[in-house]
Amino acid sequence: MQRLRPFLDKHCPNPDLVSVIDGLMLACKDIANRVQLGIFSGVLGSAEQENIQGECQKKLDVISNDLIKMVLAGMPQVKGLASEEESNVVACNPDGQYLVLFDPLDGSSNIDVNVTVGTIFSILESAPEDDATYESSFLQSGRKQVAAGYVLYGPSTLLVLSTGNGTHGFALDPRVGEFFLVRENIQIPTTTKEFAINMSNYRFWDQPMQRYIDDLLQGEVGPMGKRYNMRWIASMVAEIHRILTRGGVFMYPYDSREPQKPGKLRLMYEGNPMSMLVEQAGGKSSTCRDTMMDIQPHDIHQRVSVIMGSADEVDTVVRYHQEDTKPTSKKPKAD
Ligand code: P6P
Repeated sequence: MQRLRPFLDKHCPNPDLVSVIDGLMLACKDIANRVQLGIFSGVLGSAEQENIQGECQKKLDVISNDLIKMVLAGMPQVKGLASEEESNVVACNPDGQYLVLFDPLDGSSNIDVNVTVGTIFSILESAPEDDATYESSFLQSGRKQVAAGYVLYGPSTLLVLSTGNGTHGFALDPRVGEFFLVRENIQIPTTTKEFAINMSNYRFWDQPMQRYIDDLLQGEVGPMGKRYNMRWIASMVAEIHRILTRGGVFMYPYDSREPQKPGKLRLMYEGNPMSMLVEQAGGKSSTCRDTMMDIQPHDIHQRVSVIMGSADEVDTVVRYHQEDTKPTSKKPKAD
């Protein structure tokens, strides 16, 4: 089995980018150890504080964020970083050429109930004249990502990564502390019978989303002509890993609980990195109306409606919204 570093040396265009990914994995291995230790590492429970998102932080959220920040800030290749847990962008090394954006522990509300969580990361290039103390340097579309990935802290610790030449899977062998290639050039099946959405939000969705789900739930006797199964783990990183493994569609669409927000999930460190992995694996990713990675961001913590996974199913969801000629009063104002 091939180790991560030689695989990257062969597939990744720039040795400095390889070093950044290698450094990130150092932090993620430490996080994996702490997650595995659980109660014995003293990191479970609430940190008794809120982040910029207004979310209650878990101790492991804060610890994971600080670990990744410490490793990246020490790397000459890293010009700056942005985190779901940080209010503002953090300038690192002015001579660096990469910007790293991350959700240090996606799904962390699941930590205390022992459900899979993960670190999601996105890597952008920074022009020499760009100053990483300014958020504007980070506001690049998903198409500009030079790498994206996640590390899944589950029964196994897995890395799924793309540097623009396909999406590839690695498993951590804890006996030697190395990631080994286990799935090269992952391909998502274009069709599916499995969907993931938080059904409790049904009454808050736009009508096209309600109509799509209504039709889907009719199964083989309805317009879809097949019976679907449903999954909801409340951990995007675990849902997307399932979809990369066997197909499916993940949806967190706009809902009117907070009408001013276009969605719950964040574009820069959830939507875009996961979209790169999914598109590189032959899937699709949309906001229901726009292709995710074509969005020109205007805010580092910008939220977005998310539909991604098996290409044909994403096309179907988008079609339901395109057929929606009636302007709904619930359209979100730009946030
Ligand atoms: P809900 C986790 O908090 C997260 O950001 C995603 O990982 C997950 O898919 C979603 O929110 C779950 O949201 O509203 O079902 O708790």
